[in-house]
Amino acid sequence: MPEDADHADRAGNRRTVHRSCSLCEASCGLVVDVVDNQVVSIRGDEADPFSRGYLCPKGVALQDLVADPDRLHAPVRRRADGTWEPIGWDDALDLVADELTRIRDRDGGDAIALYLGNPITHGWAPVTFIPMLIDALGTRGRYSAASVDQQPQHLLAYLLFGSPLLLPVPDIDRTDLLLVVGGNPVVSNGSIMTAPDMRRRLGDLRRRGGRLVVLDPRRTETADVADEHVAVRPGTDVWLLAAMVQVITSEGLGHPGRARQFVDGLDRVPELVRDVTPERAAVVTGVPAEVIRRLARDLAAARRAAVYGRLGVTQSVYGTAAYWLVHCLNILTGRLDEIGGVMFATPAFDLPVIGAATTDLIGYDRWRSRVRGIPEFAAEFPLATLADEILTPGEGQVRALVLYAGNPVLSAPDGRRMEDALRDLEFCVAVDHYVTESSRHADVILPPTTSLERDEFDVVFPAVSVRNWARWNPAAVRPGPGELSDAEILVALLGRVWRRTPRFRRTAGAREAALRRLFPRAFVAAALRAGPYGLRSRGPVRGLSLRRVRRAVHGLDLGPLVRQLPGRLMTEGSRIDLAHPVVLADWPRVLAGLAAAEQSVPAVEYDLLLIGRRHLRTNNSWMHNSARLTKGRSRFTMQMHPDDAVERGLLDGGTAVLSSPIGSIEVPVEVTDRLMRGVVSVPHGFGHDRDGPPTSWRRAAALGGASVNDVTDSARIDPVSGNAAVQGVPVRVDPGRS
Ligand SMILES: Nc1nc2c(c(=O)[nH]1)N[C@H]1C(S)=C(S)[C@@H](COP(=O)(O)OP(=O)(O)OC[C@H]3O[C@@H](n4cnc5c(=O)[nH]c(N)nc54)[C@H](O)[C@@H]3O)O[C@H]1N2
Ligand SMILES: Nc1nc2c(c(=O)[nH]1)N[C@H]1C(S)=C(S)[C@@H](COP(=O)(O)OP(=O)(O)OC[C@H]3O[C@@H](n4cnc5c(=O)[nH]c(N)nc54)[C@H](O)[C@@H]3O)O[C@H]1N2
Ligand code: SF4
Ligand SMILES: [Mo]
Repeated sequence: MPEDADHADRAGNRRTVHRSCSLCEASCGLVVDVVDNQVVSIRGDEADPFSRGYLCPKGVALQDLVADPDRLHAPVRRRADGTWEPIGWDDALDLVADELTRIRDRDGGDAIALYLGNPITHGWAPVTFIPMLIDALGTRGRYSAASVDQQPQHLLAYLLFGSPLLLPVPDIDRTDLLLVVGGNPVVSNGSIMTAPDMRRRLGDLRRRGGRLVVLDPRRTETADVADEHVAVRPGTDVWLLAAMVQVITSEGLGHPGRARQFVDGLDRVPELVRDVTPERAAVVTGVPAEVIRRLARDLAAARRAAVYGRLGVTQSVYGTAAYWLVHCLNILTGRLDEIGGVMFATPAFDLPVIGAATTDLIGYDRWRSRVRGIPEFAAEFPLATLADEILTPGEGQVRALVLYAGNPVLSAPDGRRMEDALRDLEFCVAVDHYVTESSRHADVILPPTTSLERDEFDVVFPAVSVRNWARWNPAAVRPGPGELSDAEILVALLGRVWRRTPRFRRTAGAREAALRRLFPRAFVAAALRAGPYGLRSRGPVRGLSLRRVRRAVHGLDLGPLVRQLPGRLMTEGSRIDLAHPVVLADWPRVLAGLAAAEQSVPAVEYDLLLIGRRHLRTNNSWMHNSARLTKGRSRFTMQMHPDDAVERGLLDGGTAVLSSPIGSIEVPVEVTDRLMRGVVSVPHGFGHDRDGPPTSWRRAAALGGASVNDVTDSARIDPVSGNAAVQGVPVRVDPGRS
């Protein structure tokens, strides 16, 4: 799409562009200085009403991405000997469309799978066009990073509120008590809680007399700025949270308030948790019973409070049950849809409504996966079973893959098997900036321009923000000649697939032309007019137009979150069924799991529990080629408690072998009392020099390290949502050979 210079202050070859950072959910406002079409500096935008000048080291590193000599600028095709040859865009796109439709016409649509990686949420184009591609290919083989991340949250949003995208976020700027369960927002910058400058916001919470409590097996950077850190054994949150609910219900501390008018099933909760006493939970969680009681009572008593759970809760085998308990705590104590509690954003581009109207995202367990019989959710299967679907012969076997902005060899559990699966494919196309550990197995790589080179409209994160905002992001630099954006690649591919699909053949040309004409501007403009600040608005902001959004070069502030229930609910009758049958059906497993955990003697072989870790200078698997982000001490270490290290004869700085039944990796040891005993922490997304054909990111490959997903197990999932349980993995650690 054409470069947009509307926001640029032009002075000769210099210009300054204001836009948001696309690397994480915080969406910080950037000031990008460009000279002769080169980014010369990136600063935080003090005038951005939301981020107020904050940015993290990754925002600055966006310039390393644009200028990276290791990035692909034109399509490449893999030769028989594994080396790459250039191929023109038209030939590459024709080849991809030919192969995908050939395999579909031979084996059926389900022979094609798509894996959609995390960065797709940072672009309007993949979010909009990929569902059309899936429809044109006629496949149910949709997989995404959501199922190694937050699927329990989407599933519960769908079951309780009626749309996978109706995700409540903590109103952190107005709360008095924030309970963070399994999240480290000071480092991750907040997730399913868009709120730039987390450290300042959490500081403000405490300065106004509020409290921050962190439940985490590791004393995290967020715990460092909290009033209290409670160490909880990995994978046991479900019983901890159930015991808190038990305290609230058995002591009569509940006060759902207004929620009584639209929540059904409140009376079913006490019997479910009746036997999960704080004493029983204490044995398995490692959190003393009196602490569990106090946390529950404080939560119930606080004037304003919010419980927030993230990866530590969702990446577990009880992800859905545990996250449901997060909702229970918020609902029972009257926090849902209340100021300072957990609230729904009111995005100008109304993603939950538009998503429901334009895709088949709505639904659960309408069909199951072929090999493991896992329920679909939102027309997706879990990434944890993609390798099974590729490697298991039979009707419906996946033979072709569209690898879109994802690196599953490093991000999916059991990455080695994932890699075997990629090798086994008949055809694979990757849309990525680099030859990665995953895309190196593709037949064709189509490289898009980077975010700074494209116009962008934020469609996803305003829907999960702690304040309402809208933003148009003009491209900061012009792409090189002939380079295509994600939008242009997808439209060109869609047109070709349509022309090779009987049901679309006649209209393919018109459809493609319409996409080119309407997206993004006309579409976004229409969505804004139809949205909550548009023509029907009764609030202070009315008739919001794209023009007005574009004029607000620092981002348009649309005010604090507002109450919206029950009107915002998309369930039948606009009611919440808290005792949802899907949750109830899983409940016996939760209780049986508790009984089993109480009985279990410590496992002798795999006697430690593995958790992950993020760092301010990492971005999943893919910003490791930036010099700015990788200088200094390596962030790839295994953190371990001093007593556990002594027991195994391990020294700080030494090497150890971390193993599970799936595999083993070498890890540098970092001895620290931040970890609770019996727990080790290793970040994911490293190990860029693994065996196999070379990748294009040379700096990343020189970093060393290993991929922790070579020891995680794809069989460990939350069976309800299908989410991978990559936290709390049983492992053992032995001294290294050197
Ligand atoms: N053990 C363990 N595993 C985990 C996690 C964990 O905590 N522990 N976390 C999980 C989570 S939360 C996530 S989200 C996943 C992430 O997993 P993935 O989404 O599979 O991987 P990323 O590392 O985000 O890789 C993104 C890829 O997209 C490319 N890319 C970047 N920007 C663009 C763009 O604009 N367009 C296109 N076409 N490509 C682009 C990058 O070059 C990179 O190759 O990993 C999961 N895996
Ligand atoms: N700097 C940086 N920021 C990022 C990313 C990145 O790679 N680097 N990735 C982005 C992505 S894709 C996502 S999804 C978000 C994730 O955002 P967060 O969820 O905030 O990310 P994590 O830092 O992985 O935090 C998870 C926390 O859960 C803890 N934990 C592990 N197991 C358990 C458990 O069983 N119980 C409890 N209570 N806690 C547990 C871990 O110790 C860790 O502190 O971050 C995003 N932001
Ligand atoms: S916190 Fe960092 S990576 Fe995230 S949006 Fe802000 S500058 Fe970008
Ligand atoms: Mo994620």
